[in-house]
Amino acid sequence: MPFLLPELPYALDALAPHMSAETLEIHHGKHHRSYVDTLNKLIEGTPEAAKSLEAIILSTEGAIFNNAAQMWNHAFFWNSMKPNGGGRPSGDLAERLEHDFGSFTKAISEFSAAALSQFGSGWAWLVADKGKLAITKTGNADLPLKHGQTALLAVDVWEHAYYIDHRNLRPRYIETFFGKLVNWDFAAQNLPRRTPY
Ligand code: MN3
Repeated sequence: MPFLLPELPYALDALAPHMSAETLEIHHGKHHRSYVDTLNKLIEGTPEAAKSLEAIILSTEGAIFNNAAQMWNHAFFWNSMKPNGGGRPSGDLAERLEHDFGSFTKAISEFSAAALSQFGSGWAWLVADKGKLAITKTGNADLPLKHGQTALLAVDVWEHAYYIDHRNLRPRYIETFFGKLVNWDFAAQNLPRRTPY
């Protein structure tokens, strides 16, 4: 059975004015859809057609990997934002950010710096890596899953993510993401259970 484009977890205009309905309409309705459609075409009649999306990501390279990973990345990114987002995490996630980065502010400044400094298209991530939280950035479709890390939160820094709302101003997009959109509840859900270490 072919992969389906996952629906957005909120209405197209739910993130406005911080992320416009037009951005979501094109980013989800055109870009994300195109990754799903292309992936389905590439795997039709191959052994990959019977695999889960994660299994495809782990076992392929090239065009199949790129489209599968971008399908995964975008579904993850929509959930990394919510209407009336922003603010600060609480509970276990807040404690672990403070423990692993020194403070919440330091974690956000490292995350923002990664998003700003990713040259060209890619992603910035909050991940859990061997029991510790860390910030990473990846180029194009690359993602933490391919590197044995657990993704907690993602920021899409491809130009198509911000060009309609912010033109070339990636710093303003990043600031808006952390100030108004970020979904810390989603990041907390992705936190691996604390293991004794
Ligand atoms: Mn994108």
